Amino acid sequence: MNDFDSSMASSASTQTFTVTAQPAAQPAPAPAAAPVDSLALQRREWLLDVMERQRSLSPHAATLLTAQNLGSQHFLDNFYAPSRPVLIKGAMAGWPALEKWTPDYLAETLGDTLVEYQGGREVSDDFETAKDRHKRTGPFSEFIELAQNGGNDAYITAYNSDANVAALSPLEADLGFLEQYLTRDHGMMWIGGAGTFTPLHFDLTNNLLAQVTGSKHIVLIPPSQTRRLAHRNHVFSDVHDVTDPYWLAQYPLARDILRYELVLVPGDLLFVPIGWWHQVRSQSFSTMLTYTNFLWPNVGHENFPGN
Ligand SMILES: O=C(O)CCC(=O)C(=O)O
Repeated sequence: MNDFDSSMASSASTQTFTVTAQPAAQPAPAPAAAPVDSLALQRREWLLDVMERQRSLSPHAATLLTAQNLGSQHFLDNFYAPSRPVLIKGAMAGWPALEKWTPDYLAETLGDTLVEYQGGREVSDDFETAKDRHKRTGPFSEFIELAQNGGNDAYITAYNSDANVAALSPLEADLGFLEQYLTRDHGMMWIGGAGTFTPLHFDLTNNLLAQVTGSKHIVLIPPSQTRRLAHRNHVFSDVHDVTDPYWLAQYPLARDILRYELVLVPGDLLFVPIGWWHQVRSQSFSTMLTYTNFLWPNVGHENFPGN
């Protein structure tokens, strides 16, 4: 039995459903460059607004649900397949990392092992889009000092993950497995101080965030809001930060968007479906893993237009 943190949700979970109609065919992949005229675009945006208004009729449909003991099939049926985010509590219970991963423990375990990280991020606003310019390599002992100083300057991110597989492997023994959702492949590590900030973007895969140490404030925005988010550059929004009056003054359409805000704490999982906008700010020293190795196909990135 799953517990969703919503009265509507718990009554819904006791209902039984029967299949009325199967889809006639698998959805076709989008053609590479389908011509879309501006009236067609306006109608598509109109439809998205109408659908969001309709979704808001039901608190169960319109809220971000929190779940405990969420089994594999329920996760697939209610969240993964419908592309619906969910906060999952308790699934990491018993992982030694939850107790162990303080800055001191990480420094002791990894010592002067060379790691790759993103550095000098406070110099300009384009630190995410110009990722390669910010790549640094140095001893973990130096990196952790920078991270403990706080701020957005130094951050081990998923982008550094391939380079850090061997260096961070001593930490693997502290992790458990999430076999109800994932295969056993390793996750991508994020380590940084209070104040790291990942600007507004969406991912080209479904993504599971697993918070280990510290807390992170997250803003999640449905794909239906895209036209208000100045989406010009790849998967990024020119709005950068929908909580910052500086950016909202430049992009007023982003002021009234539909959005969800939450704080991830140790032991929390957050499922972020492909295409959902999100921005992330650490509230304290933080370690987190992200996983894309779901038990089910995780597709879409192959034919993202303009890749
Ligand atoms: O934790 C972060 O700073 C960013 C995580 C994120 O946005 C992602 O994995 O897509």
